[in-house]
Amino acid sequence: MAQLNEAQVEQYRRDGYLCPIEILSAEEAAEHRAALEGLERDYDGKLARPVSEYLRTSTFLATDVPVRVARDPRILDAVEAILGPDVLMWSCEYFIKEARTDKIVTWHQDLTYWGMDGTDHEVTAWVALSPATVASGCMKFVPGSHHQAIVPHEDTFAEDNMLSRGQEIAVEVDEADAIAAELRPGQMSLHHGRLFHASGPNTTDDRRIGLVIRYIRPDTPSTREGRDYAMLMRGADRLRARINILPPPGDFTPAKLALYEEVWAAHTEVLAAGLENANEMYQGTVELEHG
Ligand SMILES: O=C(O)CCC(=O)C(=O)O
Repeated sequence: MAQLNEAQVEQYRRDGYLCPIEILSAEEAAEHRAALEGLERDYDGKLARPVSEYLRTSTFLATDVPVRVARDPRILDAVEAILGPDVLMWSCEYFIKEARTDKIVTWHQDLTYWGMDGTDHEVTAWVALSPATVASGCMKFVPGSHHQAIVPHEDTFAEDNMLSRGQEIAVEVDEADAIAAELRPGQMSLHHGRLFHASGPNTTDDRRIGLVIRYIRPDTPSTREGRDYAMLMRGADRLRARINILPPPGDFTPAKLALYEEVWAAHTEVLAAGLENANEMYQGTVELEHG
């Protein structure tokens, strides 16, 4: 049961994160992982983009597989305890670190480039589909860092960085202040969009797979008012500040892929704001290496 109690909500507000939270059973997590890896096997090389690209951004528009989890009442109950009864999904993607890879995620605050004005009305659920440990490169959080505004970030576009712009907090982050968000398959963490977080390389023989779901309230500010997209997950969206989308069912169908491209272009415009060349984004995206 993931309905959060008052103490947990209080802890989230104080520390900017909550983990571990029991969500899926080990069997459910294994089933989800098998479905994801089935998509990789069945579709790679057959679509306009590599499957890893569809999995890394706006994945819920390309396939139903992650949406089944993103709609899971156990997750939505926890999210509702943080955001309130009206919940939209802004984005949903997989963060996959292949076995024995030096891909990392540098210290950053999620809201830096999302055009949401450093809001408190967004929360990220990170659901583990394989063991997320210090050795496999689990996330690290600096407790309480979300009480700050967005700090300056630098774009590095470093090869080993999995973030869209290789962005990195430009002020000193003391690793000694950080905690490791270790998760067993099926557990999740919740984190605030201004929380300082990062993750290290995967030194294990298994892939480290996280399903990352970004939930927002309908009144979350948007620099793209009326031209941004989100999917209603619970309650109602009376404001309609974003275009409500309901992807047609199926995996990588033509209708789905058309919607994917439309929303991808809009999100990329936000994420690439200030860049001369949006194609520089996602240089660090994982390659498909598993068999
Ligand atoms: O999966 C990771 O290592 C980092 C994910 C992350 O930065 C996020 O979910 O905001």
